[in-house]
Amino acid sequence: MRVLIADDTVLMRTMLSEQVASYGHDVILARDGREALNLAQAESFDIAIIDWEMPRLSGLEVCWLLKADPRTAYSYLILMTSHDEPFYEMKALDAGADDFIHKPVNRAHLKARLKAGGRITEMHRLLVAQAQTDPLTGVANRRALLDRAGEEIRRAQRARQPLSLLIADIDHFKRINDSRGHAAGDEALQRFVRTLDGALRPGDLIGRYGGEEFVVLLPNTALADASVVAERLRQRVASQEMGPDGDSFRMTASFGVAPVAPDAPGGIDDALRTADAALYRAKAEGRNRVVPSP
Ligand code: GH3
Ligand code: MG
Ligand code: MG
Ligand code: MG
Repeated sequence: MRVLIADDTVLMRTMLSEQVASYGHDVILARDGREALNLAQAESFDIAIIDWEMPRLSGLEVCWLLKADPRTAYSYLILMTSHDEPFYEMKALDAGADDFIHKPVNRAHLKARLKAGGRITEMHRLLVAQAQTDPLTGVANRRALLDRAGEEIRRAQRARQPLSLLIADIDHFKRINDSRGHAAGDEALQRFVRTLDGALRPGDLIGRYGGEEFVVLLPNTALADASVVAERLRQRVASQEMGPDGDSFRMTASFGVAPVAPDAPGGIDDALRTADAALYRAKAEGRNRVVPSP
């Protein structure tokens, strides 16, 4: 795990970081509350161990602020103090701390609390991953795709780079289900995705947009280059055996390609509509082809 440790004394920082690192975790250190907040918002971490009494911002305030920020609302926070009346524990939990540990820190206690926090963090990570992934093909689901598209648009704007997308729709996919059964259809979908994935660059993002429709986001790619990518994907798909072993068959797909305007009022939706219209033309003109938006 990545563990953020915030304390204003060198001694505590050294002691805690040595212990935490000895369990194989990565440590991020902050010297006061403000630094803890900045680091927590800038870097990803799994668990934070936060001292209560610190200059600039108290640990309690750091807890409040992190829990109020959607980006860090579910991070696991352990607040630490030498006060040992129940009142403080209550205040800590009320501020959004997930756990509480007394100073001086007992090594066995800290170890147990890191383990407990690790279980929650791991479960949260799994749930987030599941909520973003299409279970059949393992690519981003529609929601994750649209979220990522928003990020890519902002990135393209900042870097003044082009961004394009394509929609790939398998041709006559219903026939595959009808003639070979739904399980063979599922397997063909998985092979289709592997074929696309194998032909893309690491920064490109595939998402399942609908049943047998996939969207690929192509960062730093203008429309003409995106059409070249789509044509490469089309050829790969058409030349690939898609069926399970012993029952092989070919299938084709049609592609609509569109640029994503960084300042489009409708965000990604405008580009999806444009690509969908191009895809419709690809289908109407005979399928197994790439049509860029005009
Ligand atoms: P077209 O060339 O016009 O795109 O024809 P098509 O048959 O591919 O398109 P249509 O929209 O008529 O049918 C899509 C089919 O995809 C119907 C649906 O049952 C199937 N499908 C959608 N999701 C899944 C899935 O997860 N698994 C399987 N096996 N089939 C699916
Ligand atoms: Mg302190
Ligand atoms: Mg189809
Ligand atoms: Mg379709």
